[in-house]
Amino acid sequence: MEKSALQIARAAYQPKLPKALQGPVNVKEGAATQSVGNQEEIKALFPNTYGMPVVEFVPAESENKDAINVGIILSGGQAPGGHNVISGLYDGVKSLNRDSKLYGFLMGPGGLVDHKYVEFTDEFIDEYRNTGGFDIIGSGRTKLEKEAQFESGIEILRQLGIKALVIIGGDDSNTNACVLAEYYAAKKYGVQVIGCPKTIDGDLKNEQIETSFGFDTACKTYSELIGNIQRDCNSARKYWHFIKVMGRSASHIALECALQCQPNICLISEEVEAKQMSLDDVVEYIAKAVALRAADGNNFGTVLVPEGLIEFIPAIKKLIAQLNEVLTDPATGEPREFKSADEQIAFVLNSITAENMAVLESLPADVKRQLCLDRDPHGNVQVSLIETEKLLSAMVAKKLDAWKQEGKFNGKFSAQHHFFGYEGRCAAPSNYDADYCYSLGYNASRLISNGKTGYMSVIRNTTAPAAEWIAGGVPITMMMNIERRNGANKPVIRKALVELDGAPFKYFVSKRDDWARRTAYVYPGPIQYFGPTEVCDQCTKTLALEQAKG
Ligand code: FBP
Repeated sequence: MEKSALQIARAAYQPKLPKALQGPVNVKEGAATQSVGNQEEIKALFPNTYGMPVVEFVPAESENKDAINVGIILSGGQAPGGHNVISGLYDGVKSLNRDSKLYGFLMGPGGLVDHKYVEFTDEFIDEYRNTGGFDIIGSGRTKLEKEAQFESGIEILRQLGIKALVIIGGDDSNTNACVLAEYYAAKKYGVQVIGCPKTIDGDLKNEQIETSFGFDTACKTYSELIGNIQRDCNSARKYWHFIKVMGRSASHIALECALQCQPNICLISEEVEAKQMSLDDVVEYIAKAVALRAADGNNFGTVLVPEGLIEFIPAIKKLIAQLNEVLTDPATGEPREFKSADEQIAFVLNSITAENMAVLESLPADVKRQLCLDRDPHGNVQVSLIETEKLLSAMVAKKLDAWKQEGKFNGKFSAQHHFFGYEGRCAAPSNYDADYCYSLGYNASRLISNGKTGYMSVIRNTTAPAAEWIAGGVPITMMMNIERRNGANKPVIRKALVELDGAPFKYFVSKRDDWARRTAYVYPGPIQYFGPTEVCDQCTKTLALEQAKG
């Protein structure tokens, strides 16, 4: 593989580990745990993996050094640092015993089911240390949830002598990891399953998990781009830039980018829902800010739009909930099959209430089509395909035209559109993500050598220097509750949305009126890998505000 100068320099970077993982470890167990909701149902569904304690690793004199074969899977969307989780796990199992082996299943969970794998070697791993992407083994969105898949998986695991499987994924993939851990435990197959918190969306976090890996690098990458646009915007002074950012349902990415860049407007889906805003209310909110700036002679600005916004507008949320119900076959709980897109749309139109039909009809044709048709394998609306930024700017333009007729607006409004998502998912991991991911992987090796299953690898206290980070594991059942998914009640990890009483949002609210009117842009610039710590080693503003004491 040919390499850039930065890649060569980065390959030599040795990620930092918490002090507790720098030598042999002992397990310190906490009290028994409960799920975050629906305790009785979750306990009944996970009799073998429910209630286990949170564990923390502490330094020890010696530890079990038996060789162990481990498998690893990358699941779902790419997130910076995935390669470091793998190299951390590789170094972890090899540090226990040079005869340990690490296998990677190819192209996501499907690789386990279809028996497609590679064995990692020193040379192979060295090519990928501290690099972005998931290309080392590829990723996929196959849902691992059926007995036949678990049984097919155990065949190859036995063949390779694999005693533990690490699944790197978001909330859905870790939910499936938990189901698999329970299944293998119930069957006494002797295979442990460990999850690892990944997603740029930042929505896999809770009391125990400070952040999902990749959020830091992805947000810094988008913030660099947004900062560049803001500088262009403030130079030409003729456009309003509507910038949609990824994040699926949650607005964590939009909020973090706003904290970093201070745009004129940042919409937060969770607030739109809490305030029961209609699409027209959102448009009016933006149009008013445009008019205010125009009154000061500033016919330019920036608007950040979280990609899940449309799902949070209460009327549209209700519509999507019904679409999800009608598109699920009640007999199987699986998506209904249709011969063509037209047949699916016709079926939908005949099946929804008049109220939802009116909402659907009020939307532009392409959005309407997206909502009726596409779902990912986990049943999520594919919000990244809906061009909300264009929808909003067109509606704002229309409103401003009407205000012009009424003499309420006499500025200019011209829009540019951007969507940042794929640009940030495979960026070279920041120092934070490089260290965090390597530690998560290394830590997983110790969860395995200590016989744990149904746990997620967890590293905490990450706003402190890496040596002080706390390493351990949290039972995945602890994060679960029952939610309605695809027309059925399912045990799932509770997704973390932006908390409106949380410190990051409150800070944003204290500043946003000022940022809306004034040109208060900040230009964060590119991620720095080498240089002073205050430039290279800062965590996200979200995490810093969340963890700030007092
Ligand atoms: P994960 O939740 O799997 O980490 O994926 C995150 C994400 O990047 C979302 O922000 C986005 O909506 C989605 O993936 C896009 O999916 P795809 O890669 O299939 O286009």
